[in-house]
Amino acid sequence: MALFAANDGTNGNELWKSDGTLAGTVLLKDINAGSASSNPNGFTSVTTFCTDGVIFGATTAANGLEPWRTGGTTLTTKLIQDIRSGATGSMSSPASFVADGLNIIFTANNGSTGSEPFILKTWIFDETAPTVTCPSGTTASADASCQSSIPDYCVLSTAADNCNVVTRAQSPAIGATASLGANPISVTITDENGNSASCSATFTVVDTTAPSVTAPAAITQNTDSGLCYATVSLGSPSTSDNCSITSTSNNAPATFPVAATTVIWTVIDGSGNSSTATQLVTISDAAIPSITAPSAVTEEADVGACFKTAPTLGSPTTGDNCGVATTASNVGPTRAVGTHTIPWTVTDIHGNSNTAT
Ligand SMILES: [Ca+2]
Ligand SMILES: [Ca+2]
Ligand SMILES: [Ca+2]
Ligand SMILES: [Ca+2]
Repeated sequence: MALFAANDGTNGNELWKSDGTLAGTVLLKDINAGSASSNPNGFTSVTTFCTDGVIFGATTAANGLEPWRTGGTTLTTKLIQDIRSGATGSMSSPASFVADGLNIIFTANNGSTGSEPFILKTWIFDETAPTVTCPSGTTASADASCQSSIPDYCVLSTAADNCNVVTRAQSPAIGATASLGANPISVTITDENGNSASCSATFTVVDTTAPSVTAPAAITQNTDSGLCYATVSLGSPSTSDNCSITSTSNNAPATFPVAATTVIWTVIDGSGNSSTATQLVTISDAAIPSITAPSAVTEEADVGACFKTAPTLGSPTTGDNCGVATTASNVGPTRAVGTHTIPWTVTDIHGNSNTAT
C-alpha cells in the first residue's frame, strides 16, 4: 500500500493511497476538510513486531502543520499531537522523521524551545484491542465474619495483545470484602496505546461452617400432680453461626413419661448446615399410691377352737397416678382370738408403697 499526496481538484492536496490498481487508488482522508489542502508530506514507514503504520506531517485549519499518523484506513488516520498548540500559524512543522521498531524521532517546534528533537513510541500504531478471559465459578468459604476477600482476578484472568498488555485492573480491588453469595468482578486490561478490553466474573462466597449449639442443662423432675407424666420447660439452647441461623428446634414430646428421655436439639444455618446437641430429661414418679384399709371386721372363732381360719378381711381401696402393682396384707391362714391390727401395703408400678391398717 503506497501513500502519496494528490489534488483531485475538489478536496485540495490530500492524502491518497494506492494498491497499484486504478480501482484501488483512492482518497484516504480529506484531512483539511473541503477544498483547502493538508499538504501531507514526509511519509515515513514504521514497522514493529506487532503493527505497522506511516507517520507524516499535515496541515489543518484547526491545528496548523502537525505530526499525523495512519494505519492505512480513514479511522486510523489521526493527528498525533498538536505540538505547537493552536490553529493555522501555530505549527510545529514536524520534519526529518526517522523510525526503528521502537521509536520515532523527528524535529518539531513547540513554540517555546525552538526546533528540537521529539520522540514517540511506535506503539501509537497499535489499534488492536487486547483480549481477556475471566475465570468462571470461583468460590471460597465464608470466614468467621461471614465474609471473604476478593482474589486477584488479574492473575486468574488470561490476557493477550498483539503488542503489549500494560495494565490490568479489577473492580472491586484485590482484598476487598466479599459478602456471602455472588460478588460480580470486572477485569479491564489496557495495552500501551490505551486500547482496552474487559471481562466479567463472579466470586461466590459460600457458608460451609456448621452452626454451634449447646443444649440447655439436663432436667430432673417429678410427675405432674395426679398424673403419670410431666410437663417440662426445657429452657433455650445457646446457638451461634458465622452467618445466620434459620431454625432452632427439638424433638421433645408434648409431655414426658416416667423415664429418661433424650431430647435432640437441631440448629440450621442459612446455608443448610446443621448441628445437634442432646438434653437429658429424667422424670420420676414420686407420688405414693393411696390406700384405705377395709372396715374393721369382727368374726367368731372356729367352732371348738380358739382361732379363726381364713378370716374374711375384705379388700382395701387403692389408687395411684401411674398404676398399682400389688396390694397385700400379712394376714396368715389363721388368727387367734383377740384384736388384730392388719397392715395393708400397696405398691405402685414404680416401687412406691403405702400402708394402711
Ligand atoms: Ca482538503
Ligand atoms: Ca498547532
Ligand atoms: Ca493492542
Ligand atoms: Ca454457617
